[in-house]
Amino acid sequence: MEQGVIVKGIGGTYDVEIESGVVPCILRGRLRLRDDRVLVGDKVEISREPGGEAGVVERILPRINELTRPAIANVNQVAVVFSVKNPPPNYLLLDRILVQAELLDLSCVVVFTKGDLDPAGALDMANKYAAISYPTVITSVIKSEGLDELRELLKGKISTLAGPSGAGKSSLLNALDPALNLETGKVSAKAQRGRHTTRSVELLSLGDGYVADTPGFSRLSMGTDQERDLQFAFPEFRPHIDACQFRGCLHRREPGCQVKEAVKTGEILPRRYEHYLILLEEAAPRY
Ligand SMILES: Nc1nc2c(ncn2[C@@H]2O[C@H](COP(=O)(O)OP(=O)(O)OP(=O)(O)O)[C@@H](O)[C@H]2O)c(=O)[nH]1
Ligand SMILES: [Mg+2]
Ligand SMILES: [Zn+2]
Repeated sequence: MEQGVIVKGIGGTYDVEIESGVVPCILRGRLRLRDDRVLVGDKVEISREPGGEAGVVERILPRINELTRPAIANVNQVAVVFSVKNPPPNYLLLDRILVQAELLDLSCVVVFTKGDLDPAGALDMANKYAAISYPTVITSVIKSEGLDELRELLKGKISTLAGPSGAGKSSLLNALDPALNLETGKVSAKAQRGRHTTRSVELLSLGDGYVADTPGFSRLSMGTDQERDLQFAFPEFRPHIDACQFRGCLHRREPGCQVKEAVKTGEILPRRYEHYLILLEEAAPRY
C-alpha cells in the first residue's frame, strides 16, 4: 500500500500524487458506491501491480474537513485573492470570504494582485488587512513582486484560492511555477469582470504544499445558527467583546457596546463594522 493525495478527478479516474509521482487510479468497488464522496484533497491508500502504471484507491483516510464549494477535502488555508484595480476590490465580498473561512476554522492570507496598477492604493489596502492580523501580500506578475513572500505563505499547506474572476489567480500561480501553464483570461474592458477562465478543481503541487486554483468563487452559504458566532469571525472584534456592558451583546444598538466604541476610536475599521452588520442581518434566524 502506498499513501498519496487525490489531486484531480475526472470521469471515474483519480490522479493520486505519491512520493514518486502521479498515478492514475480507479476506485475499489465499494468506494465506487460513494463516488461523489471522494474529493480532491483526500488522503488515500492505493495499491498497484508491481511496476504498474495505474493503481486502485483502496481506502480514504479520515478528513480534517471538507468544503463544498469548491469541493475539496483537507484544506487548511484560504488565500483570498483580490486585484487592486481592474477590477477594483469588492470589499464586502472580500470580508464575506474571510468570514466564511473563519467560521470554517481555516486560516487565511490576503493577497492583493496587480500591485503594479496602483502601488500606493495597494499598500493602503494591504496595511488595513495586516492590521487585522491577516498575513497580507501585494503581488505583481508583471514586476515579479511579492512572489517569494506568497510562496512562503503557501509552504506545506493545502490552500485554496478564493477571489473573483479576473483577479489574477491563475496568472499568480503561473508566476509561482511557470511549469503549471494554467490558462488565464482577459478582463473584459466593458464589464471589468473576468470570464471564469478556470473551470475544474484540481490540486496543484507547489513546493511541498498544494494549491487549488478555483473558478472565481464567491459565497458559501452561511447557516442561520451562526448569528452568535459571527462576531468571532472578525478577529479585530475579539479583544472588545468581553468588555461590552451586556453579555450576549451583538454590537448593534446595545448600550455600553465596546465594539462600537472601538469603531469610534478607529481601532476597528468602520467598513468592517458595516459589513459585520450586513452579515449579521443575513445570519439572523427567520421565523
Ligand atoms: N497589470 C497586471 N495584470 C495582471 C496581473 N495578474 C494578472 N493580470 C491580468 O488579469 C487578467 C485575469 O487573470 P487570470 O489569472 O486569468 O484571473 P483568474 O483570477 O484566474 O480568473 P478566473 O479563472 O476567471 O477566476 C489577465 O488578463 C491577466 O493578464 C498583474 O500582476 N498585473
Ligand atoms: Mg483562473
Ligand atoms: Zn457589543
